[in-house]
Amino acid sequence: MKLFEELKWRGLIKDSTSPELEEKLNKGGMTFYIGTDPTADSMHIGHLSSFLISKRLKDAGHHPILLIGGATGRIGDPKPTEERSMKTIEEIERNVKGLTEQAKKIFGFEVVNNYDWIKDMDIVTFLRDYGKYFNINYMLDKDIIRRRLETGISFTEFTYMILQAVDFLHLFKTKGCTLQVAGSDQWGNITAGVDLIRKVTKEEVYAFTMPLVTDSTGKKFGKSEGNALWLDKEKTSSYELYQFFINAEDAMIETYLKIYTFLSKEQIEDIVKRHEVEPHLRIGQKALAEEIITFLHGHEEYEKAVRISEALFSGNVKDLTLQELEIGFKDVASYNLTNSGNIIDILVASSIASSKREAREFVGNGSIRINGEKVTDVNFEITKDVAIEGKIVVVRKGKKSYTLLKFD
Ligand code: 545
Repeated sequence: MKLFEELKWRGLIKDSTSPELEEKLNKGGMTFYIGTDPTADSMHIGHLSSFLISKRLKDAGHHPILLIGGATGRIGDPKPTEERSMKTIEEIERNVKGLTEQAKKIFGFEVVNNYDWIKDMDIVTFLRDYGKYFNINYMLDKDIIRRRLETGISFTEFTYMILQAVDFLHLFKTKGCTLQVAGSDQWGNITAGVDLIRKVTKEEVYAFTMPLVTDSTGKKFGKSEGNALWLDKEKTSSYELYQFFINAEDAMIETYLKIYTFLSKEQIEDIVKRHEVEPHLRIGQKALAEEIITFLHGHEEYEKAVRISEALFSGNVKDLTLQELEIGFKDVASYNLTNSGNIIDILVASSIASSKREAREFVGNGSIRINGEKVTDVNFEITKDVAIEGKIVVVRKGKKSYTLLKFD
């Protein structure tokens, strides 16, 4: 399958600038770029779908450049709803550093920072050499600007598209960059660059955007309970990524396998077919989780995520190392134990039971498991020998309530 056909098959092309793009993409050899503003010090799943396209294009013989918006991040890409609050320079620079390191680590591509060429531009040059090409009606006609006229948009955010256009012109002139890719929300900013390049150099450059990734209800995909899923495993563990992708909807599995993995058409069709026969085995979800976690953090991390997930599901928490327990029980209440003690006293002290009577009742009726094993003896002593690696005791009350007891 040729590149353009594959991108179409994977549902990765929403808008594109011209029909010639198909033949140019199939031929290879284009220098292209995709950018992100430094809104955080790590990328998240929201970046991943569009940034993976840079690897698809590179694998097909094109030359990728990743751009971090040190300058545009100081200005703020207008959001559809309201004005952004300005980030401090320190925060922006911290984010630029984090994103640059991460982009190099995950993708290994050339990374540029638009602050490097925009920081020295004075206002007169900006207005004479670039502003002159932007008719106000042209700018007001961009969806993102029109939607903000009601609630109001600052001159700063209003001029944002000119900076992104200047970037494309700069990369065209200095790197022969003739293609920009992005998610669909960037169409207005990207075409501003295509038009500026045509006006300044009379040359045609290209762009295409990918559709927003949603779930079957149309809700944006990539957040778990409103929280971003970071590509930095110190912020979002592989186990948390695994939990998110393993719960992807059956109806969306094929779509997500196309967007988020480098599995071939045949491999995806085979997985989907096997998944549909026995959906409860979650073959599709497991393949999605394995491909993404392995791409981001290596197969070791995927296997660790599966180990934690299986131990928590089966209750055999003794199989886990301390680090795996910390990851698996990240959001679970914990209670520090200074020394050993009787189970009833500890259940009350750690608030697992509200009274000694209730603690005796829980232990008596078998609803307390210590490290996965039921304990019904009210005289049971919780000592360091009971703790996993002498440090952690996992207490499960009933079906799903966990508390970690940690020896100092
Ligand atoms: C700046 C200067 C350029 C070229 C691009 C930019 C950044 C662009 C922008 N992009 C988005 C972004 O989001 C931060 C959070 C990531 C989800 O704002 N003006 O920085 C997103 N982009 C990736 C995709 C996007 C887009 O980084 O294009 O559609 C999200 O998938 O929203 O010269």
